[in-house]
Amino acid sequence: GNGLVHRRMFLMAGTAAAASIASAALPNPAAADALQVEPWMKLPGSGFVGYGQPSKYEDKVVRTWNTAPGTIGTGTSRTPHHLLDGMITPNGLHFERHHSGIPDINPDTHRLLIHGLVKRPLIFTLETLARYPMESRIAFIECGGNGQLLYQKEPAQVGVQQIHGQVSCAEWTGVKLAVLLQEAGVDPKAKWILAEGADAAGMSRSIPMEKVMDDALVALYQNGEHVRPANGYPMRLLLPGYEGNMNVKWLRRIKATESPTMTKDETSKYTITLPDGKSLQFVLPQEGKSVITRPSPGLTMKEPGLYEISGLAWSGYGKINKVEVSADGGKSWAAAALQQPVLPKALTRFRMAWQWNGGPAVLQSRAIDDTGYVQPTREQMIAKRGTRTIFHSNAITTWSISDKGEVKHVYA
Ligand SMILES: Nc1nc2c(c(=O)[nH]1)N[C@H]1C(S)=C(S)[C@@H](COP(=O)(O)O)O[C@H]1N2
Ligand SMILES: [Mo]
Repeated sequence: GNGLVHRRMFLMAGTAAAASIASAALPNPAAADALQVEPWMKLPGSGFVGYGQPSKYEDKVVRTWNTAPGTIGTGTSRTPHHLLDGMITPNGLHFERHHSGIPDINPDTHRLLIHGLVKRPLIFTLETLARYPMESRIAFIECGGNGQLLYQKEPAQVGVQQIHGQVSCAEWTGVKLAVLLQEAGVDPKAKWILAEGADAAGMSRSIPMEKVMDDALVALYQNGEHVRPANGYPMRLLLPGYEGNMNVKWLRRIKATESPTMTKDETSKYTITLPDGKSLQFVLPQEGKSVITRPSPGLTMKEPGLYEISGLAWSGYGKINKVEVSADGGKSWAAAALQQPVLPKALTRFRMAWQWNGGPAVLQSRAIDDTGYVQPTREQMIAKRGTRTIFHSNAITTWSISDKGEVKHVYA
């Protein structure tokens, strides 16, 4: 409905549909004569640099943040998803969430201690750790508070960066925590671990042993380079699909325990307060979710014609199976094309061709994962959870398009 084009259109070269994409380029009968010899073709370009930076013309592609007055680096910075494409977040644009700023850790003196219910407590240096077999996996990290603006009564007049910018996706490389715990001789009585960071917040969380043994990684590298200081240098815990908060950065201590430790961040925070005042604790995976990143607020549509609707989908339960897009506020839905690779617990890029007729439209996307979980509407989410919590907000986000092409956040 309302101009959505079947996803197989992308595969049909030479059809009328493909021809109408070409009309989005500037029509020019004397195409070859239109190319100028530009100034940068008349002189050699600049030389080499040690560490490359994006083009100076891309200086608007930045994280944004608001920190409370009197705090330094405490708060969150957000990824500009409306200005990116693909599934990987560049390291310099990975969102950041610090409870007490970024510690300046000397990698030579940093230690990782494994103790508690183990036969042999062990201390690792960065060097000894790097001698264990490493593996890589692409995974998203999403703050449990991402999307919390959707719990508000009125739709916040902001865009995808401010609403959903606390999710990013990278290739993480490191040593499986299961290997290190086996090395320490973990006691079968240990059903949880405590993970603690080396920042001034000493942030710590309890993690079920099942998850630890399944896919927890002590990550040393992020998209091929050492983990950035903001993201946990020299090592962080990666728990694919679990609440961002549990992915403890600047990891310095793992303690095997019989039961959860009940740390500050799993009692006073990162719990879901229900309408009746009771709280859900240890709601650990981030549920299935998606958002249209283009078009989205701040990206104004130009003339009517063929456009691509594009966005991101992810689920802490597994792989994205399907993303459906609506251009009429949820009255009709069509399946979007999923861009390969589609990986479990990683951001998945979806695309949908759309013939915009220049009239009003209401865009939505809905993710369905391989466990059958369907992303809820905002109404469904609030019916289940109420509005006393700020966590695990995964409802469908709605963008309205006006006949002037302006994109606005609305509630359906
Ligand atoms: N040691 C420590 N680990 C931490 C935090 C912190 O403040 N200190 N913040 C947590 C929170 S709330 C989130 S959402 C993620 C954010 O990871 P990122 O900053 O790499 O995006 O790290 C988690 N790990
Ligand atoms: Mo978080």
